[in-house]
Amino acid sequence: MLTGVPLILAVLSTFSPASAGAAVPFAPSSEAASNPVIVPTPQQQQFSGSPLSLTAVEVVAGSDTDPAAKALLLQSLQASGISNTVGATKLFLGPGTRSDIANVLGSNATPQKPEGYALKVSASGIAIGGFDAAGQYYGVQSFRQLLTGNKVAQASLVDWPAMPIRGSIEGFYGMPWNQQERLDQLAFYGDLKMNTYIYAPKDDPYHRSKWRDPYPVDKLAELKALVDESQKHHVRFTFALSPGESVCFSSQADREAAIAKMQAMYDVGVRAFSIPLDDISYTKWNCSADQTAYGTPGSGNAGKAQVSLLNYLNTNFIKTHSGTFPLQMVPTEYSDIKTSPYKQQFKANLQSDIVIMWTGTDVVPPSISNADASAIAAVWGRKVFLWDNYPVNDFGQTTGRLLMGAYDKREAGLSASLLGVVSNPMNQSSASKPAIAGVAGFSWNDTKYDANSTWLWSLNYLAKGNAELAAALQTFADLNFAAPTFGPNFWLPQSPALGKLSDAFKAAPKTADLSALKNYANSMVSGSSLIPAKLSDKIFVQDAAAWLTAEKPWGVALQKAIAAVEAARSGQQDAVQALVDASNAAVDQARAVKITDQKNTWSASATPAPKLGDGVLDVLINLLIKTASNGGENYALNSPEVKASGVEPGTSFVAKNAVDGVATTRWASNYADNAWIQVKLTQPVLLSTVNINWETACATAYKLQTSVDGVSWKDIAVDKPVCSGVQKIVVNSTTAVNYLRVQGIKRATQWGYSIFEIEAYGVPAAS
Ligand code: LTM
Repeated sequence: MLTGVPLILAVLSTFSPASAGAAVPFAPSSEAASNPVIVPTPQQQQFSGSPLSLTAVEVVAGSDTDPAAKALLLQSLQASGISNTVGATKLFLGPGTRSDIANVLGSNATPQKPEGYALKVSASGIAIGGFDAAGQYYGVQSFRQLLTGNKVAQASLVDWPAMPIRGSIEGFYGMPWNQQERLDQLAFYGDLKMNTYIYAPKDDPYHRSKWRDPYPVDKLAELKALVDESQKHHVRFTFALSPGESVCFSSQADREAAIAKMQAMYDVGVRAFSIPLDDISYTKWNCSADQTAYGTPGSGNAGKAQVSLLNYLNTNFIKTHSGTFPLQMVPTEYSDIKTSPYKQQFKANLQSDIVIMWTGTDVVPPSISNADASAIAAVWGRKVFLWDNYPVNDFGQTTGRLLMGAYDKREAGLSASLLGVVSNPMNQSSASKPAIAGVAGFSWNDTKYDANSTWLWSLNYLAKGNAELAAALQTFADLNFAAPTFGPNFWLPQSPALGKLSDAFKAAPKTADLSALKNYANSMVSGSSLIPAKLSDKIFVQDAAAWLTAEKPWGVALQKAIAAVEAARSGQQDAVQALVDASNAAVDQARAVKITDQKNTWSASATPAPKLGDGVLDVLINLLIKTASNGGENYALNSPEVKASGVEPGTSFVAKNAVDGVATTRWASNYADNAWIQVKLTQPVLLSTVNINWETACATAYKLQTSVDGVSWKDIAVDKPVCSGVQKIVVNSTTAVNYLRVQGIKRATQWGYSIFEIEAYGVPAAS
């Protein structure tokens, strides 16, 4: 039964973290469009008219209808309160070539592309036509996204994937996912039209260290259950065998051992295989026979040996087994675009249908461009398949982090030179969903992919459409946005929404409107309870437990620091100290939280603290507290001109670190007793106090100097120099000061002087 009813469908806001600052953080836009958001973005989509209210349909399927697509459709209809009743409005599902389906689709015919589909919902008919079985299934997935309760948006979609391989590779070190987590992921991949899950957990011994040994019966049964579940979601379970640590490439026995292992997997239904040879050494052989067969170990001969094994497995297993997909492999040189003797061997001799993976211009690249991908395709002599090391958190720089930022900085157009993308996720499976959703969106339609709206969609997906939960998740994910590289830098910034609010405060500490910051802090406090209590994805709740526990005291610390500024602004100086103390106590409480189920085996600590908004939240709380305590603005912060006698040789501890507002960065001087640092204030000030935060390399004697012109100086003696802590120096100048200088007299150590931060407080003076 089908009737046209007017309805504004709830849709995702296009609100971006960068535009935070509204009264309610992440509030949906008031100009919400009326069309549902389909993720991944379809290649072609048109909406028309009002949604249809359905109480019943008659699903018209046939023997040519994909069983998984039909099962999903029936289940979705039932969940939406729509019955499958003979005689009701027909909903056709099957191949796009079927005449009843083609009739309804009309001019928006099913595309002649693998995994493609066309879908039409209109008052005159509903049909889903697939180019193939996967296409039908993906058509049903899009139909589900048109549904809100029993209302379905009228739409016409013609859609296909830009890249043939899309999904994830469980390829990280540390605690592998468990069975429940993997089953949950497979359903998620189906929802996002991803067709690949590569099973390659580094810490499964039967995958890597004990690759020759057969799986114990119970483990094999678990893998079979995953293979069976994959088929229900049109996901290709890809079994990866990683023999490189111990294989003798030329050994017939080892080749047969690899085939036996692949055969056992084939027997439980696996049809896709990968041979990762990453993170092994090629400066040694594992057997002397390889020296004889391939010569001295090294780049070129390693290439020869690997190619020989891969070609053998391709010829003697993949090509002799029906229904298999092209063999995939991960080279030992996977993270650059330079040619080499190793890669030349592959280019010249690897069978052309073997798929090579690549991680970009680095193991964790800050971006991936079309030029990079074209260059690597030329080097290997074929299009490559991207193993994207995001949001994986198994390396040292990710210690204490969940990586929940938007999948970004992959250039539109990469589908022209990549075969596909798989995400290497975190040990925490559900917390990886926002990033994986981004990979799904990008690999399906890279040219129309929007990182931010897909990120928001993914959080709403996790929240199952509950707006309050989605908002709490957005705050939480903003606090966990940073993505480290293997070096010191982030390739995704930490907490962009909070950063924006913090910048607004820094720009006008005395007058900035604090309401958006308060909302953010409140959202932290309420979200830390709401998410565990209400989120149905309990795997996420478990994944994020330590971070959620820490979110509350961090939120309280922010609330109290804001309140302290408000108290200072309204002249309630008595209340300030109590609020500052409460904020500091909450920070201590937050910092005491530990991750007790640490899964990152490369972390230096067994129980690291969960990092939340680090470098943004902590800095902001400090700034709020200082502003409140000093009754005003720090006029040295981000000084326009900082000079020093020198910098510690061989370091980058430059002078401006002492005025960057970050308590962990520092200036370290040249090794001289008379070393100095000079700071121009952001405006002329009647100085009341100066705070100097010293590191252990301090002074046993020094003086503070002030100046109007930076040429002639007035000395302020410092009686008892402080080490490892903040020295508060009362200045109470009666005339305007433009410059400050810390002039060393005698060093406490053989090093130079080391200062974390210099702060200047007072009231503005006329220049
Ligand atoms: O990236 C590849 C090809 N191999 C390993 C991964 O197993 C690991 O998860 C990532 C991130 O640490 N780095 C690697 O080198």
